[in-house]
Amino acid sequence: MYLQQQSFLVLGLSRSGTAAAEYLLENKAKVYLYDDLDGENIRVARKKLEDLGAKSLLKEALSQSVEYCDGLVVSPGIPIDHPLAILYKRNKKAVLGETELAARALKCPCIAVTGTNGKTTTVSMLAKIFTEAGEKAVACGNIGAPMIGLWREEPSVAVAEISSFQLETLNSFRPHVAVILNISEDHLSRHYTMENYVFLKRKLLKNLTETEFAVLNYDDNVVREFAERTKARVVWFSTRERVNGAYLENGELHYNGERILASQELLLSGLHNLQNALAAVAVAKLFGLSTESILGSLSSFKGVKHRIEEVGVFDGVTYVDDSKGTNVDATLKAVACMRSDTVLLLGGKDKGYEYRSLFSGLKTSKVVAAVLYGENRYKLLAAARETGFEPLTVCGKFTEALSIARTIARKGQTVLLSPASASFDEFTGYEERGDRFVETVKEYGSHAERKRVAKPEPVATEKRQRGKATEEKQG
Ligand code: UMA
Repeated sequence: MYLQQQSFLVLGLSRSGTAAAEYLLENKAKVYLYDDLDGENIRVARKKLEDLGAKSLLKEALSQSVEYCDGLVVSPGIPIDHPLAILYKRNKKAVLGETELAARALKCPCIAVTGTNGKTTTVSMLAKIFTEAGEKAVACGNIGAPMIGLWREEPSVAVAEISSFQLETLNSFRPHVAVILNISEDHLSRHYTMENYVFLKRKLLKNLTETEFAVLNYDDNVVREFAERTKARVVWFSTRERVNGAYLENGELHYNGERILASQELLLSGLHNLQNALAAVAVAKLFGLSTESILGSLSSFKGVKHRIEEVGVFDGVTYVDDSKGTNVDATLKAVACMRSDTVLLLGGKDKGYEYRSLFSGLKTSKVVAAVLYGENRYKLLAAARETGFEPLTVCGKFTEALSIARTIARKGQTVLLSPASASFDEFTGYEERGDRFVETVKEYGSHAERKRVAKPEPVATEKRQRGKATEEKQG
């Protein structure tokens, strides 16, 4: 693209839109700005970009922009059937995602990771492995850092988390290694059908040739079929079979006959994390990294924020933050990792699921009660009733739900936030929801501490009281 001669309308002024506009402005393109919403963050972003030379448009001027703009740049949160995207396409103008701009701009080798679940964990594992092996590796994309932000940094390798939202407008991306972790139902409220969702995931392999690699999950039937339709060299990972690539054998992770590490050496639990680690091993080996270095990095990897993260134990109840569990499969995986009876917080913004499979799965799990909240609470309730799952409590807002879960949970049990839903009915994203969970739980901790300090009592009485409190809580 010869940006100096071109004009773009950047739609959406959050992280991706701002980074895309900055890149375009620095490369001397003409940039116009618009966001369907207004708010403090958007006003700040607009002002910053206007100071750099961008021009804001009013709503009335949008349709005319198609006459003088060469393309529309959209953020991942903006669907391709947004009226402005349709208008630009009808007028044969380009509709580009921020990630497509990055795909055209970046010069360094790229490892791209997609899949329904495990993307952030795998990208974080890879970034750690490569950094500790001495590379200038940067994690980017859906993990929270727009990929176009890398164009000035020039890392030696970019490790990009790619979502189905980004894949909608991604056409010229050709990563050196493309990883597809798994595919299960997600985001159907945006992509409408499972066929379309699968099509978008497969798009990551679209431009690969014999010089690139596709690292695919052999245990996932949908992903396994992708091998038949890619020109890339396929390397597998599997927890079930001794495949060409990375696999689990006798409780140890191997790569083509070579032992890498024992599964017990990983700090993360769950079969899904073994799969993530195997995918990371396959990629690291393709780049020629040493077994010693991979072992060192993986065995000290502590996991990512908001993904099955234990955040505290108060009044004998363990609190686990899995705010990133925004679909049915992710929640079932989190639940499978619970070692004690669990009160589960479920709900938020619906993403198009029917939820029956969720409650069927919960019936044979450690979950002893669920608190349903948020915009989709009645849809969840209907599915729970259909499958006969109980007990249930239904309430409105997130903080209320957490407070109810705290009341229900007995000593020795766990309160798990793994909502199987998006957060946008109440929060700006899963990060904000997870942060609220952690803050509230910490407040419970400091209340408990204040109560303890404020009421010093003779040891014998205190012991009796504590016994009584426990009986009351458990009764
Ligand atoms: N907007 C409009 N019109 C619309 C919709 C949105 O103008 O119809 C505006 C909003 O007012 C807002 C902007 O567009 O100002 C929102 O853009 P965005 O939601 O894409 O926000 P970003 O901050 O740019 O975040 C995006 C990703 N967000 C989504 O995909 C929803 C982030 O992934 C990603 O980390 C970031 O780019 C950097 O690449 C988040 C996410 O929830 C974590 N991803 C989904 C998921 O993981 O399930 C796919």
